[in-house]
Amino acid sequence: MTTTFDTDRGNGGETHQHVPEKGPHDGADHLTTNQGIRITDNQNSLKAGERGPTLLEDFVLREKIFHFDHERIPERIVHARGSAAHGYFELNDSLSDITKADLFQRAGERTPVFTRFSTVAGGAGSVDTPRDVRGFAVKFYTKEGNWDLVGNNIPVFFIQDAIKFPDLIHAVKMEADRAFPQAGSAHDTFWDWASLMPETTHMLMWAMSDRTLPRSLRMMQGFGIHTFRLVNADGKSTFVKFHWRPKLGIQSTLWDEALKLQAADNDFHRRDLWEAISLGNYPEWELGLQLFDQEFADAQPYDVLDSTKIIPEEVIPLRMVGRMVLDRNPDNFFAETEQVAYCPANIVPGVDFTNDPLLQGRLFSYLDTQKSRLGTANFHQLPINAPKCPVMNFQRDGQMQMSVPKGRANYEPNSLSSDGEAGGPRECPVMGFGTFEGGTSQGEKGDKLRVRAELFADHYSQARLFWRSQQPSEQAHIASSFVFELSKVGLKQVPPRMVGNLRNVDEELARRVADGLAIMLPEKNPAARDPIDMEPSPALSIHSNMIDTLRGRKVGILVADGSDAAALKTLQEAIRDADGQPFVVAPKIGGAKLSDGKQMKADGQLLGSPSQLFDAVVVLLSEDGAKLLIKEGAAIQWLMDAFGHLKAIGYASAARPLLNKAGIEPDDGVVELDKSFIEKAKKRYWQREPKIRLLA
Ligand code: HDE
Repeated sequence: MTTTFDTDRGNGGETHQHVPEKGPHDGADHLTTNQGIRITDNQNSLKAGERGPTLLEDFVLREKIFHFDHERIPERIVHARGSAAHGYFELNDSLSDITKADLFQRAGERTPVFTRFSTVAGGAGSVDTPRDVRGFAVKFYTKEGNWDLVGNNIPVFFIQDAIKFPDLIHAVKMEADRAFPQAGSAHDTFWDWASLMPETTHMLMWAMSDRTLPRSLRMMQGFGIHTFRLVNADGKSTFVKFHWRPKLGIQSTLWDEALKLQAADNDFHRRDLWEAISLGNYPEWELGLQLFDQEFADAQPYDVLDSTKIIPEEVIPLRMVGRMVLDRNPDNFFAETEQVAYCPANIVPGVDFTNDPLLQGRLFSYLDTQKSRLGTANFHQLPINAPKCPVMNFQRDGQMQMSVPKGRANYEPNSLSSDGEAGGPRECPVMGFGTFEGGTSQGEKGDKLRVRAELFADHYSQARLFWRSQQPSEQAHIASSFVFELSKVGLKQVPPRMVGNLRNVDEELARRVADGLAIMLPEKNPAARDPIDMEPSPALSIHSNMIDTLRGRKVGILVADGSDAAALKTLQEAIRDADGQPFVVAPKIGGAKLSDGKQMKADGQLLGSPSQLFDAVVVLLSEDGAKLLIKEGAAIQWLMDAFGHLKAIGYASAARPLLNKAGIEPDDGVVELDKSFIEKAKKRYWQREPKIRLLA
């Protein structure tokens, strides 16, 4: 007899074979084993008697557990935690004059992409919002094969030469003996190493800025970092730096907000990306190119092959050539986001490398690590990695070979076709990839030397450029981040050494950090090359380039019983009209009984929806609602945090007592609810910060 499983019945009575009689599975396909055998019972293992031992013979159980036991693969050694989406790149300006790459030929044409964003230091299960660089990797499935632009959200890197990468990563990841801290640089080994490596200084300035605290993956820039080459049909090479610019503008969180976000939602960025795409708010970036020639390169006070340097946008403006839109979430996280294998060496005709020693090292590392991560040299056959153009060669066999090559031809040259057999593919001298032959025009033709070019020795000019290009509000964040990070360092020799390096960047910065740590201002560390003053670059500031918009942002609205139903409706509509997303928070998830007597379901419960999840907030309470919530710590904290995170706060007049209890002082961003709130909600209120926070 067939019954449904019922735990209350314990062990007596009937045999517990479980086949759901009615339910969500009706009409679905049959469950089978991996051998295709239909499964009759997916609830009970095969036993010798009702209470007897499980039988080895149970191949259904064995296969299921066996497969489960092997579900994990090694996580990425860096960039382990990531989120990705499918989409397309659309060219809007033909680049046929400077590159023969097929994807850059015809304006209007789309190329499919798969883009993965990641944190660097944390493990796959770590949180989304630590202070960390973000990976920004794009796989273009072009008609001429896959091109991977594997970049970050910061345009420079910590080191100049790939040989230092293992040291950097060992130093920044959790410490070797104790396995903490996870996903953060605020610890001894990172700062010990970084303070001994002056070439990290420029990147440290970026890492200590708000760039490493993105509000959303949709609101950060991406950079290819290295100088690459574009090569046209005549064989002419143009240097290029690749930039992704978010349509929503760059937006970051505050440090305190990032810490609290970590507690509120471990998956803050992953969820945000997923939800935006599910709702049809497709994230979008413009692709911009900085194009220049050898003459320009030779005239700069830095080396364009040095990945710790930028070319200021004011010097070489971006040529905007297309856009990337991410419009489809992955169907399966493991099969796609986890198994995708990006590699800077995946390149198409018309794009080429330079001699940047960091890039050159990367060309080896990715394929190598992917073999150990994905377990076989055939990982390129996985659907997410497979090119969308024909792949034809004589590479054969290997573990997990998925294709079934036909015929005898597995070598080349061969003359099998003269015997009427298929001889297989041949070289393609005209259309194939040809390495740019002028690549040694920068003096690299010399002896074999373990050295760096002279200009690489300038470690401070661009760090100073970055500092001098920031708004005072941003400088305060940078100085405070240095103080926070160095305050976590127990090795007493490290903070003075780091501050000694910072004196080469800016005396004022060094003094503020030393003050924040309450240490004596140390001697300036000798610089290998004296820094020069470069013209400040306004493009490097986030605060002065923020877009005032609600597009892609969320407004939290706190309601309780008695809240004004009509005002809520008007507010929600106004937020949606401005392309924002209203999110109603109530003490109970079942909602609140509004002034019209109707029960309205909330989007989130107060305790689970702290205000750091929103870009602006509104307290829409009746007198009774305010009286109730004045006794609720979570409501008071909700407002205190919104104020502390410099957000706009709109309120119904009856909610004023709650604002008073939370210590909210009136300012430009705190407004009684009317139409002006929508405009207010589009900004952050930096001028509030010095009143509420002691920054370095
Ligand atoms: Fe990577 N990097 N990297 N990296 N990198 C990896 O490859 C490496 C560097 C970047 O979403 C690994 O498949 C070396 C710069 C991203 O799957 C590994 C050096 C930039 C991702 C590796 C660098 C990056 C990686 C680990 C110094 C910005 C994640 C897993 C020469 C331009 C891609 C993997 C994804 C991943 C090596 C420096 C970006 C170990 C040796 C500079 C976005 O191969």
